[in-house]
Amino acid sequence: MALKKMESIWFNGRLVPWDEANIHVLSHVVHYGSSFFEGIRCYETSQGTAIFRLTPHMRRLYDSARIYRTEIPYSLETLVAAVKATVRANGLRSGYIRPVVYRGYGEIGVNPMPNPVEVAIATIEWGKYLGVEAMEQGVDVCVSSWNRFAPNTIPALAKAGGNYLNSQLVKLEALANGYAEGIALDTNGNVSEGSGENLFLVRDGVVYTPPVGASILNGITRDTVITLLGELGVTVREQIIPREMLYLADELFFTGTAAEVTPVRSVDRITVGAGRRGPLTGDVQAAFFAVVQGEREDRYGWLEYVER
Ligand code: PPE
Repeated sequence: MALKKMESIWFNGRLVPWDEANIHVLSHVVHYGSSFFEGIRCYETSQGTAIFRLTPHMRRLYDSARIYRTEIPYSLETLVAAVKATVRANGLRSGYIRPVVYRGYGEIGVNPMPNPVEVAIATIEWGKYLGVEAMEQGVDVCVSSWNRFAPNTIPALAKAGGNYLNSQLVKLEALANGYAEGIALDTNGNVSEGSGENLFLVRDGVVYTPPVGASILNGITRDTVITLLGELGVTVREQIIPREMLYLADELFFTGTAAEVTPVRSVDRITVGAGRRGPLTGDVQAAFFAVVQGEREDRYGWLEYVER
């Protein structure tokens, strides 16, 4: 998404002007990918701006850092408040929030420990991840020739900057071949996820999605959609999905903070269902947007309001 400058960025404990949130080129993160980040959306509701599942997102940021023995020098409560302060300072009504923790400037060399752990929180205007049309028409995707990283190589449950080299390969290949997105298999050859989205498949009214052991990011939108499908009375199976099930699906859709709920209309040029958003995908999308926009009861405390 093209960046439009906003007023402030929260940078190591205080709000600074957008153009002053800079780092040195010899920062550890630039050379070794040592960052952890989140992507969070906020939506305008009748009760003001609500940040969708802010606390679970921030908790995952601490989880990501912990896997890499990285201590964030602020409490969870401090960073939750800092996110709200940033949204407020930028007058953001709806948009995208990007908190990032990284190893800064200190020494060169793989060991991250000698370098400071720094934190920034920016807000970004971000429209529809795969295009406005995609939300109704669906997107054309391919199965990538690149796999997700194997277990015991790079931990998929950490949302670390370095992981996104793999995502970039998946995305670049997909775009080069005329697809909107790529689906990566895990190293066993089973379905994992998109470059920046989790994946759901519908067949005969049952919904399937790969388990956390299939090298996926444990998506918060994924969790949200599993809950919403439960409310719709639909069975969801978190299970290993062989590649060919993609070609037999009645419906397929991606989930993610940026992608929200995006239908997939073909895989490897094989049409999915009727070649447009399927009925269950439509229901899930409607339920999702009703929840995030505060148009229905917030049963689970998912909306964290920004007081102005
Ligand atoms: N898998 C991957 C690899 C991923 O990057 C995301 C989010 C998800 C699944 C969905 O997770 P969640 O947002 O918790 O439902 N990707 C973020 C970054 C996208 C980007 O292009 O940057 C996002 O959606 O914010």
